[in-house]
Amino acid sequence: MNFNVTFHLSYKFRLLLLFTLCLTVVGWATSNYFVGAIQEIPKAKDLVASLSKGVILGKKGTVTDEAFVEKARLDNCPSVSPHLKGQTKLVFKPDLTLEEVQAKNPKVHRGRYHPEECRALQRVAILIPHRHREKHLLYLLEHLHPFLQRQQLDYGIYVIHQAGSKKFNRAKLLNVGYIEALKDEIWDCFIFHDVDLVPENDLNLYRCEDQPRHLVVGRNSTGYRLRYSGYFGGVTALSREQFFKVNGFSNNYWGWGGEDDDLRLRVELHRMKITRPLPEVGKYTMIFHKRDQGNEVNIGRMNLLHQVSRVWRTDGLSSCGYKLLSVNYNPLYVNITVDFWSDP
Ligand code: UD2
Ligand code: MN
Repeated sequence: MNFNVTFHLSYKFRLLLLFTLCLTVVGWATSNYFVGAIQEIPKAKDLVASLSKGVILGKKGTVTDEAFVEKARLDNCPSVSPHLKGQTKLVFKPDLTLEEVQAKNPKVHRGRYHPEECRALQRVAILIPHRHREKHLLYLLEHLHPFLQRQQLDYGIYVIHQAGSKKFNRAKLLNVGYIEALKDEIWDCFIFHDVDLVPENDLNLYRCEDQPRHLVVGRNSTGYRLRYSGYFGGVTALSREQFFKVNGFSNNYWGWGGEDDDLRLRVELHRMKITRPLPEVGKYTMIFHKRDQGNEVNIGRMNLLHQVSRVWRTDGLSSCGYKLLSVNYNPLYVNITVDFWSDP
């Protein structure tokens, strides 16, 4: 009997000991993981903070924000907007001004718009990397605003401008756009958009699906044909989760080329499959340009492409350091200016 009680007690005691031990190990492991992660990737910390800020704003909105309550009261927009026109002929007026484009878009404020007649199915952020392409930006804004409004989207346009004249980094600018735009809103979908590509057909829907999408099947300068299979440049659509999962773009492509293939490899490594619209729908006009100064071909791009599977975890959103110079809320777009060349 005595022996039994002792055994019973010691059995319970041992169980308790084991349980405490497990708790200690789990606690130690997770605290180490988070401390390590935050020290290594300060921008990821910012990102998480901004996401939670967005969540809090969203919660607040349900009680206090009239626009939010108004939107919530509306029915969902239909899956195909009744305002779509299909293929249209694009005209680029040489003397177009920003004031004219503003006057034509009175319902766009601080780069944002949402339909009044229904609740948009997705909140979509358009991210445009930019330097010294003011005319292209003007034409894109002129066409994109009415195009997105016809699609009944709740959208915002962000132009991410690289300061200075040193090597251009398209991919890193787009990472910055993702991180900064999430401080405004929990966007569902991100469209990564060259400044010089104007969509010709509004059946090409700027929204995200369960797989990443490549929206440029062809453009005028390539006879509207896909450049090569696996081509993922120009305009792409990834949901907030899809882009986060692949750790965004690499930050290491300075100058022209490779960064779009790198993103494709990241997507494929995560067993996602790129989808495209039909060729007659995924048509774009690329406004003619020469290679820019500061965006010379990156001769190291093939080497970088060989390393993707090894480095994607540590090179991307989680390691995107930059100095934020300004964020300006213009009527037709949010302008984010960053410096990559001085310490963040
Ligand atoms: C192709 C891809 C593009 C990208 C690039 C290689 C298409 C249609 N586009 O574009 O997505 O993969 O190759 O890096 O295939 N930019 C500026 N200022 C500069 C330089 C670049 O604003 O000084 C921006 C701008 O948004 C431009 C984009 O970067 O559209 C891509 O640069 P590009 O137009 O010179 O390269 P392109 O047309 O060969
Ligand atoms: Mn171009």
